[in-house]
Amino acid sequence: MLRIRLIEEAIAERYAEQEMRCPVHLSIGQEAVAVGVCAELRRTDKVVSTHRCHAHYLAKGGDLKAMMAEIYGKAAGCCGGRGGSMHLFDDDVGMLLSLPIVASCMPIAVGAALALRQEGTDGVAATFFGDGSIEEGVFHESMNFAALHRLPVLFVLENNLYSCYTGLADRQPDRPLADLAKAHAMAAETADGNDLEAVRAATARAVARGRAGEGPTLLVFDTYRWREHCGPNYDNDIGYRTEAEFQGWKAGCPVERTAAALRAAGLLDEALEAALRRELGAEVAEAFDFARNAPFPAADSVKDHVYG
Ligand SMILES: Cc1ncc(C[n+]2csc(CCOP(=O)(O)OP(=O)(O)O)c2C)c(N)n1
Ligand SMILES: [Mg+2]
Repeated sequence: MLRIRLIEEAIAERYAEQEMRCPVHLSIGQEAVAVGVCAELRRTDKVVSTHRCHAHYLAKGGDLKAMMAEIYGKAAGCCGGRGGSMHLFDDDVGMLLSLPIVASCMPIAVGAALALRQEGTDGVAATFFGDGSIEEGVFHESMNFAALHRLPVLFVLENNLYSCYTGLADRQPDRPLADLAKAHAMAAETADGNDLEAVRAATARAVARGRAGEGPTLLVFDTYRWREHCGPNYDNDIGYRTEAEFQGWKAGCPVERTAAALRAAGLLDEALEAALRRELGAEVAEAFDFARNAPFPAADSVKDHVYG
């Protein structure tokens, strides 16, 4: 979680240099969902993600240099520099793909789960998506199909309360989001998405259900995005949410909460934390240097992968 936080803070810090020319949707404040879910998955399990995918990609074990090179538009990026921040994938670790069309990750995860089943494995497919996905028809189509065929899918709803600048109360009737699973006769759990152990425990139960052939689960994790919807800045001044609300969530920082729990258990002290920050800081600096110094795609490759 700290590694993801430091990488995204470095992206935010350097974004104004205008060398990263793709939009970035940061997960700062939401790290416990990505890490808690992926900690319960095997390398061979599949993950499909959204526009806000850095944390999911990294938590699943995606290569950091390939991610940074992609964000810098370089040939060494995971999509050869053509996709940018919202198109991260790493086949080696089951990070199947991420894509920014809201909710479109869901049917792809359902297909991945069907393939895992047909291949005779007990693998599971997890798809992360935001609360904005609830307003897309394919949200229900995906859950219906997965429930009907008892597919091993984890539908991981990262409820950060907003779809861009519109709060849940202006978009949805007032009811627990987990109730949406009832319509599809599907299991569901809700947990504090900033509590790493709560995320892990709920995910572990969903994974066990999936591996045992008991079907999909909707996991609702409540969390909060600290920065603006898209970009490196804070936007509490533009009026769609209050500074007080932001400060309340910031006080429950998932990285700090996890560190506090580790300290209380005697597993983390100042020296270890400092060493960890040094080590991670060096890794992050190296990845940025790699990406900045890497070559752009060759000009004569401009028509590659273009169909029409
Ligand atoms: C089908 C579709 N409609 C609209 C958009 C524009 N859009 C991009 S992100 C976003 C908000 C998504 O909110 P949410 O799903 O809650 O994810 P969050 O950004 O909060 O992580 C919207 C509407 C889109 N990418 N795809
Ligand atoms: Mg949201």
